[in-house]
Amino acid sequence: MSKYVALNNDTALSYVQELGQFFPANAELSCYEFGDGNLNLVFRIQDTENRSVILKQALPYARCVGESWPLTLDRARIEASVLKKHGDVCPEHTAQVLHHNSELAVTILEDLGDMAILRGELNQGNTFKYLGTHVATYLARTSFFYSDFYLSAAEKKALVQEFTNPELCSITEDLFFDDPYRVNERNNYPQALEDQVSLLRDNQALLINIAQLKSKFFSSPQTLLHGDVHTGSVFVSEKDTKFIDPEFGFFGPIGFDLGSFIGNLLLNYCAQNGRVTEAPKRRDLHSYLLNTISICLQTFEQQWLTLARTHTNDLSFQAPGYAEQFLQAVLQDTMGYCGTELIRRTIGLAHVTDIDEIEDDVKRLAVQKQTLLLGEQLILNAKSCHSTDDFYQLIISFVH
Ligand code: SR1
Ligand code: MG
Repeated sequence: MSKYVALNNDTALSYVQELGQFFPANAELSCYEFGDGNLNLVFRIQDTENRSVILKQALPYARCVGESWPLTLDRARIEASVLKKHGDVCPEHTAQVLHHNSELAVTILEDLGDMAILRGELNQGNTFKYLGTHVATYLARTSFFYSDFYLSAAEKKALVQEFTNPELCSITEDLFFDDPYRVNERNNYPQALEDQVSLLRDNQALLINIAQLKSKFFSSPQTLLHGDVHTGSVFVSEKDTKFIDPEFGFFGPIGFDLGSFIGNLLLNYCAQNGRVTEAPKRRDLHSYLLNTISICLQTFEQQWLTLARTHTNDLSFQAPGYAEQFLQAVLQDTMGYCGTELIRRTIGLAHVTDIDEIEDDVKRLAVQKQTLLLGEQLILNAKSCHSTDDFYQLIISFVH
C-alpha cells in the first residue's frame, strides 16, 4: 500500500501485520478505531498477549467538521518529525514513534494505554503529583535545545524550513487571534454571553495586545513548538507524563506552548466551579491546580536558565543577564497566550469538555463568564509582570 487511502479496522490491522515488526508472526491480532480528537483516525492494534501499538492516520480533512474543511496530509509528517526531535532531547516525556509512512500519512506509536489523557482525569477530579515538573521539563528542554541559544544559525534555519507548517498554523491564527474578536460563523457561545463577547470586540487595548501576540506567532521563530499543548495532548499516570499530537508544530514563540498549557489548567480550574458541588473537594482541586501552575512556571524558569548557563553555544547570548531578560519576555508572552487559549476555548470553534460537559446551563454560563474575564485580564496585564511570582499572583488575583 503506497497511495493514500483512509484506513478502516481491517486495513489498519493488515498494514501493521505486513510490516512484521511489532508482533510475532503467528500473533492473533485485533483492531479498533477510537479517535475522538478533532482531526485524525486513531486505531489500537493488539494481540492476545497484551502487546499493542497505536496507528494514527491523518484524514485529508478536519474530522470534527467534515470534508468541507480540507486539510493537508503533510501534518502527519510534521507530527512524526516533531515527536522524533522532541524525543531526542526529552525522551522521558515524549511518545515514541515506531514507524512513519508519509504517503499514507500513517504513524505508528508506542501504546500508552496504561496511561490516561490528562483532560479526562482532571475532569474526574484526579490529580498527578509530578505533572507540573514533568510538563516544565518537557517544555524547557524542547524549547531550549531548538532555540538560537543552542543551535547554530545554519542548523536552525534548515529546521525552520523543514517545519514550516502553514496550513495548521493558519488554523491557529484564525482560531486564537481572529475569530473570537470578530463576528464569525465558526464562533460558538450562548446568546447570554453576547454582551461580554461584544465588549471584547470593542476593547481597543485588548485588540492591540491580540495583534502583538499574533505578530509574534507569525514572526518569532524562537523554537520548535509542539503547537497544541492542551490537556488532551498529554498522557499521564501516577509517575509518568508523555506528550502526543504535535501536528501543529512549527518554529514559533516559546511562550505559546507554556501559555496554552497553563490556559488549560485554568479552564479546568474555572470549570470545577460548575462540576464539583462539595466545597472541600473543589477547594482541594483548586489548590492542586494553582500549585501545579506555580511549580510549572518555577521549574520551567529554573531549568531553562540552568540550560542557558551550561549549554549556550552562541557567544553573544552568553552575555551575563541576557538569558534572564529573554526569559522575562517569554513569560510575558506566556501570560498573553494563556489568555487567548481561555477566550478561544470559551467562545470559538473548539471548546473543552471541562466546560461543555457541565449540564446545568446557569452553572456553565457562570464558568464561561469567568474564563472570558480571566483570559481578558491575563492578556491586558501580562506586560506588568516581571517574574514567575508576579504571574502567579496575577492569576491568583483573578481566580480568588
Ligand atoms: C479544527 S482543529 C481545532 C482545534 O483542535 C486542535 O487540537 C487544535 O487545538 C485546534 O485549534
Ligand atoms: Mg490534537
